[in-house]
Amino acid sequence: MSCCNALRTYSRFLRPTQLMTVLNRSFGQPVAQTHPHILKQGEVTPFVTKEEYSQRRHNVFNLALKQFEGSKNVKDHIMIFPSAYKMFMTIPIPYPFRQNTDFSYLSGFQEADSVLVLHNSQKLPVSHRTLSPETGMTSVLFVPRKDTHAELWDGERSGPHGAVEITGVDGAYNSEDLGQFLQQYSEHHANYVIWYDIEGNVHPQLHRAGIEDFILQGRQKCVETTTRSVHRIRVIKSPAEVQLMQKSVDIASESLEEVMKFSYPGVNEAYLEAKMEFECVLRDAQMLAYPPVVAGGNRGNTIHYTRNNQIVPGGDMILMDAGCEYHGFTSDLTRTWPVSGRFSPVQRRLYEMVLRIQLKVISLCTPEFTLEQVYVYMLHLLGEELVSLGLMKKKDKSSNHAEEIRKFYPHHIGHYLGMDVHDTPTMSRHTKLKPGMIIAIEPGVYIPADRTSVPEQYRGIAIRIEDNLLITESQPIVLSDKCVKDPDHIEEMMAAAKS
Ligand SMILES: [Mn+2]
Repeated sequence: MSCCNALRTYSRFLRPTQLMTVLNRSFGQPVAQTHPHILKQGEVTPFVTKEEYSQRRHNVFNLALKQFEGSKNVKDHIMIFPSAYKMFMTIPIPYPFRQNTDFSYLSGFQEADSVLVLHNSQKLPVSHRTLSPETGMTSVLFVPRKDTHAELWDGERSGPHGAVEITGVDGAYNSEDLGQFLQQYSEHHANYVIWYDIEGNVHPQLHRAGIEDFILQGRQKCVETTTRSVHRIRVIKSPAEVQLMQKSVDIASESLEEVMKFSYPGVNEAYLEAKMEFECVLRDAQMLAYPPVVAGGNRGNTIHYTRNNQIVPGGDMILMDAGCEYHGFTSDLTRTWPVSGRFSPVQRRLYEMVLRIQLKVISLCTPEFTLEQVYVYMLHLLGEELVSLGLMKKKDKSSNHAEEIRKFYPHHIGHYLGMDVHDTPTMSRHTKLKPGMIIAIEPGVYIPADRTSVPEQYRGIAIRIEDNLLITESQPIVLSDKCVKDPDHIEEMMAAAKS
């Protein structure tokens, strides 16, 4: 009896939930058969097909090769991308698992303790070679072996067969075979380049179990980091990635509005964090993208305030910086609003100032400029506004004007955004913006309670308005335009929620 027939016969005696267990047995992550509410046929992860994953691997490998185009005696390249490993709060309680971003981008494989290897060897034994004819590149995964006992406790694993079926890589083996594979590689090659992020995302166990020896043998020409090549590809988003980002930003935008409507004088910051997570997960996000900043009043002046454990009295504003992760893609929004639902005149004056600056700055996010130039322009605008409000002295020779402005705005105007919140960090902010990039833009103003150089009424206020933009040939698309930011609209929305 074939496996399929056996399953059909067997399935007649099973309840649907049990049948799912049987079908699910060989996969450590959602696939179209077991999770039709998440994936369509042909997709490795939502919206991203096997072909797109294969294209990503080829793009990264070819970019790496290009850097050695002039070098005749180095033809062989091997790229090694370890996955993340499980971390524990206390044995045996794991922290929520998040896959290593570059590994995830190139394979879509979601299990810990795995390694992706890309190489163009023509010299390995045939069993280790499945060369794609067009490029000569082979992709191989090393994944946790099937293990009945471990799977009983921690859930199914895909194993090598499942890994090939899910991801479409050329071949897969058990993780413990990696050392032997690398040993064999070094025996068959004399001059080669190892691409490996030796200083960054090292998986300590897998590093010791073969990778370290492979590097130390010294038969290779050099060791190059993988991150720059991957980031240069990752920074430009494909149509599928733009779709995923729009969904992630939509979820965060709608959820943040729900949090604003839910807030009231005397609310605990922790409740707003919980409300945000609840609303995001109800909209199919997997989790929040980072510990959110939920800061009442003066606490907003602590840029990375995440204690979120204070009561917000009526009269204070709340600065909330939060985003979610939707199938590996993150949103990153900030809104500032009065907890009572009405801005005081001083709060409104400062809020409208930040909003004016934000709208001007967004219009500059085009291929003509870099993030750094947008930042410098924003400081200039903020300086002018602060002088006209009487919060700063006019520019003169007695003080460092730029330094004075930065006291009101200590962070950068923005960053690239994608699978990581601060995405592709090896990409310089001096790079011209390009169509397909997605960025977060976050102007604001910060006036700590002890800033005695400004009139008292302005002290203890922190405002930031952060949106997520898709760069195009002309004006950027504000992906987060669903999330209210006009002060009149904020007041109307909150009044309507209370009535
Ligand atoms: Mn941000």
